[in-house]
Amino acid sequence: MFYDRAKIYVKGGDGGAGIVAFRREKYVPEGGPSGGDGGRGGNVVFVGDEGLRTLVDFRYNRHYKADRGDNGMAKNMSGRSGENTVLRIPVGTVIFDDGTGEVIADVTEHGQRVVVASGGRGGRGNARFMSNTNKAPTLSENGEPGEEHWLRLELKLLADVGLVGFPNVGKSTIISKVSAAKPKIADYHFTTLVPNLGVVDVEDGESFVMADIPGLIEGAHTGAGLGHEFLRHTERTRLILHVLDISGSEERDPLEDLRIIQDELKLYSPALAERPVIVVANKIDIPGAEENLERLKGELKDRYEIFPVSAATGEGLQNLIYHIAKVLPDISAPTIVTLPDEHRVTKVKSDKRFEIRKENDLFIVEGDEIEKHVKMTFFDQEDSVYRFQNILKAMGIDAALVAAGINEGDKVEIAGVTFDWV
Ligand SMILES: Nc1nc2c(ncn2[C@@H]2O[C@H](COP(=O)(O)OP(=O)(O)OP(=O)(O)O)[C@@H](O)[C@H]2O)c(=O)[nH]1
Ligand SMILES: [Mg+2]
Repeated sequence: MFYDRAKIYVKGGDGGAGIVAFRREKYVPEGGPSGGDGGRGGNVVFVGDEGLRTLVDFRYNRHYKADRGDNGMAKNMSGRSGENTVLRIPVGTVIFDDGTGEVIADVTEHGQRVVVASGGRGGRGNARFMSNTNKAPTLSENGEPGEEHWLRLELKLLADVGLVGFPNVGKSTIISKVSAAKPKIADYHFTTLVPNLGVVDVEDGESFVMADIPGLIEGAHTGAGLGHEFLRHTERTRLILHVLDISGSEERDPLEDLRIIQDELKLYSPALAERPVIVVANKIDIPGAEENLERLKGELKDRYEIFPVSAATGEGLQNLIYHIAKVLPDISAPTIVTLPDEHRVTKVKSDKRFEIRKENDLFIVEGDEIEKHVKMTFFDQEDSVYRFQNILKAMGIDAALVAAGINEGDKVEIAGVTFDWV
């Protein structure tokens, strides 16, 4: 199987906790605070690797977490930072946030690094809370939680040239003749079920990458045939080779075929339909092909370059390859990743700092900032609880709760932790 999509969960390491400690020195009856900070959590990092061709590694393991930071130590020593988790992905992988549909990154180069989930910072130790009014703070912070996301990965192969056309027109035969690719070739439709890539060597060490994109028929944009399953692999191709069975051996009209597939490309992505196209009139060895070729040239020679070939005998292939090698350098690589509609989700994010929701007698406070404070507070430290109360006041949450009608003894929930309102 060819795995070109995956959905995975990534989480950066949590920061280590800051601690409460005091110096104990000879002759110093009350040493100052000396609790060290926690270490940073590790990041989850993707690295582009041109040696990989599929996303199969993500098929079986779907959860990736980086190391947490160590807790701080006495004598003002910080905890050790967590190790990064480094994952290799094929070049050509587009990374989406599965929740919002946003593109996080497009990995197009070998060695390109993308942090997909940052580790949390370490919590501060009590030494950092010393002030003029508090010489002996007994509070510290827990580490910040690491970022977490569900990601969708989509591989869009990086090929220079994409072969498209109806089933059985000879796409796989062509790629097998001009490169070392060994796709299955047979006289029935949908022989090829996954895209094949081949490197075509020209001369003087020059080469380009060709992809055989299978499964296109009329209605592909509505899911017919293999649907759009593989069209995403043409999105990055610079040049499209539109292969026709010019002999019309299946009782189809090559001109009609060309129009149908070009329409399918346009329906999938208008940008794709604007890519330069070369028409490859294949199977010229079959009797009757000549007539169709003349008709094709008559109607299309102003719009397309037409190359008559026979993949079976090899006739015309060399000529085609030289032509491609000549024109490719002048065609710029498509830089934008065109996103199908399903990905165009607008990110809905509240611009309020927090929101209060009432469920029966429970007041639920939601908001990234305050939820993070809850996670970083040690509620068994009196001073930390005191600091947390000040944060509630400073952020205006206290006042908002009162405005929402909260009374003594009611319960408040933030980030899964329940408090009594006093
Ligand atoms: N006579 C002749 N037959 C050819 C030529 N090119 C391909 N064929 C035959 O046409 C049939 C289909 O070829 P494939 O290369 O499998 O076609 P495809 O376009 O990859 O087909 P799908 O994978 O089903 O989309 C096979 O039987 C090939 O041997 C040619 O130039 N001349
Ligand atoms: Mg094929």
